[in-house]
Amino acid sequence: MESWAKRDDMIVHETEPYNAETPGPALAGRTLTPVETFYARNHGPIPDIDPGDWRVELAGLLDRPLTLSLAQLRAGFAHREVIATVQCAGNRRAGLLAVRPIPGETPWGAGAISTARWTGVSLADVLAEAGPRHDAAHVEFTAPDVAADACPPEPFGGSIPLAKAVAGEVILAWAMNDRPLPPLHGGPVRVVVPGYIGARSVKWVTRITVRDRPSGNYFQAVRYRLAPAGADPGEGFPLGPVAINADILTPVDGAVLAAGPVSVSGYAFGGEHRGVARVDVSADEGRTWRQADLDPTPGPWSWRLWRIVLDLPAGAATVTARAWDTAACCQPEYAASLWNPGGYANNAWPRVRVDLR
Ligand SMILES: Nc1nc2c(c(=O)[nH]1)N[C@H]1C(S)=C(S)[C@@H](COP(=O)(O)O)O[C@H]1N2
Ligand SMILES: [Mo]
Repeated sequence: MESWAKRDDMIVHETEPYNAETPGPALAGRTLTPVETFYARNHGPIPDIDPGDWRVELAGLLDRPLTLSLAQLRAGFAHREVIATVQCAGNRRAGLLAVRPIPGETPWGAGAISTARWTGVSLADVLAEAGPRHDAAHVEFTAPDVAADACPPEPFGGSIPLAKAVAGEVILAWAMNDRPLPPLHGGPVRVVVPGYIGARSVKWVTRITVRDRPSGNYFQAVRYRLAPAGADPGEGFPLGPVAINADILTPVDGAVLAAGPVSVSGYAFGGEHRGVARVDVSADEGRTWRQADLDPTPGPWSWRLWRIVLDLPAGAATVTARAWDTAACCQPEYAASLWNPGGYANNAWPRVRVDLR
């Protein structure tokens, strides 16, 4: 069984294809997630592409369609680095599953999220070379991995609006934390769409198609959509930008601790164009709150880690948290109000139960 050089305490939900999340304590305290700790989400088998053979084709509504090798990508465009958090739309789905079943979807806890420094070129620069036509409105990414869970099986893909694609922060990345991008995470080259759900950061991208409408790929047109309860997931709207979210990484749910000062830590992620403004923590189900200390931000596309020491008396306690973004949006209190048939976008207050002795 392939372990993909990950830590041996990864929570592996599936081995074929490899789907694993990072345990909370392993994510805690480090703004950049080491590669061996970074969660992995795959819909199909991991392709084995020789960097020398890799090509990306730019096609569709373009004045100058082009095909680029990795060497041409490296030599032809300014190199860009962005520290970006990647969060699966299904991160924290377990909280929605506790409300009502969601058949066939991975029961992710708090760890389908990680942050890395990505190096590559800006998609904006590559698109400028290709010249999008006046009727261009969306940019589709396609990969060679055929997802068996697509219906019918189909290579993975998705799209983002042209305005996002040319905004500068979207990267065609060949390195992750200053190391060549490993095959598991999309090497030789993947797209990184900061602030959008992980599914739009297409790995092993081999085709970029400029279109007048969103991608018809199964993972854009049917999955990764937010549908009302009772509807088919495909009836929802396509997910893109992510909303303010936070979770508690330490202590873990069910921990038995010494009464007295207890250190609580976690992440908060503001998503598209919105920073994390504040994180509050409560030990009395939200009747009273204390403000957590936020780590400095390494840039606009990164999560912010936070920590606080609470003084907790002996007995059972529930610790909860809520993050605010710069538009004063705050996380909703209960997952029940967010339940949706695909189990996406759970950003309800996280809660951990601890037992103080
Ligand atoms: N080609 C391809 N790209 C993909 C996927 C995939 O299955 N195939 N999974 C997507 C999803 S759903 C997520 S959340 C992220 C996960 O990126 P990671 O495995 O590097 O953590 O990759 C996205 N890109
Ligand atoms: Mo995802």
